[in-house]
Amino acid sequence: MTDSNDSIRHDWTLAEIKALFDRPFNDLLFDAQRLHRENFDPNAVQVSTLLSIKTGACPEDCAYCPQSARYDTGLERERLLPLEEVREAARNARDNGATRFCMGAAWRNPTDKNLDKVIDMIRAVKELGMESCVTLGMLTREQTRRLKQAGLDYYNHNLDTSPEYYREIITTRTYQDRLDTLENLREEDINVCCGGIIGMGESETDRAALLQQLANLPEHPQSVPINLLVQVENTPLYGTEELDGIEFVRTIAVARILMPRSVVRLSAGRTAMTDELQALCFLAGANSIFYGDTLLTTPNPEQNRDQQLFERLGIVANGEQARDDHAAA
Ligand code: SAM
Ligand code: DTB
Ligand code: SF4
Repeated sequence: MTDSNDSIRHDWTLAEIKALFDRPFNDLLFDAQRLHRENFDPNAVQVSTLLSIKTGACPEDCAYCPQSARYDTGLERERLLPLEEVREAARNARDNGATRFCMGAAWRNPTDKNLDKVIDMIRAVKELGMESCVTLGMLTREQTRRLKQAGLDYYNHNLDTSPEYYREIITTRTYQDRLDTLENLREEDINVCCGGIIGMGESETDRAALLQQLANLPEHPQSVPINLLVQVENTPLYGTEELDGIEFVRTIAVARILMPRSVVRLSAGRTAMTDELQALCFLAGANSIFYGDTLLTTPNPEQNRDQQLFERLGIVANGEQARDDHAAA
């Protein structure tokens, strides 16, 4: 399927995507950067801050995750945070320059009672003039409706990897479960933040197949986080062979080409990257980051380090990103 009025495609074949991965690096980056500038201000990067509102003791078995109750990662469990603590953290994030506040909970899915509490948090974030995003696990249609009514701007729900590699990573929920939640979100017209994790020992074909799934959704996710696995001791994926940095940049470039109007987030894993590698990711079309010293439970680069990097690269945090009011399609 191709949108009638432009070149946004939803019919990418795996062979086409693999051919993009196989291109000479300079050609791939040039095309990604060209498309990037056609659709976005090339020097604007959106900045989001994360907060874990409910930490650890998760019943799911995601092999990468320090918050699964099945792996002894030494993580301190926390119940759902009180509203005032969340408001304070959001105010801090705003004062430090974030425009979106993303709240994550270590749940398989929210109960309706917990959803009530999260809705109060969303309202508090919106009162501060920030965009709100939550990631709470699987949602029913009724729950998406309630989140929409509360004014939620984005919901993060990742496909994580290719359908084929998925069974190596998670057994407690299916790929289809994830696609169903994404459909519920689309039906309520909530902006979708959906991407995956690379560096989990998957093949390049798996990375291509993950991007194919994302690009061939009925609508491209408005935001596409590309996470580099953060290896946490005692999770099953600890000790996985590190992904080559050039391959990471290629993945960002291919995401940019397949989903030219989506915001691509250089997401988890930046503490393991040099400034030069991050600069290449921005050149390849990444235009969002998580900002703040912690992601959900693991470290992220310090804020002054990111400010210095933005200054050295002439990158402007936030500001108007899209050209000609392009919306992701
Ligand atoms: N429990 C909810 C869920 O899984 O949908 C929401 C929170 S979960 C921590 C959000 C996302 O964080 C996961 O889908 C995964 O993509 C990412 N993530 C978790 N642990 C990670 C790690 N060690 N490295 C990179 N990304 C990770
Ligand atoms: C996403 O794709 N990456 C973020 C956010 N969505 C919720 C989470 C990264 C988590 C990294 C591991 C941790 O800090 O616990
Ligand atoms: Fe639980 Fe989410 Fe971690 Fe999976 S990724 S173990 S669902 S917190």
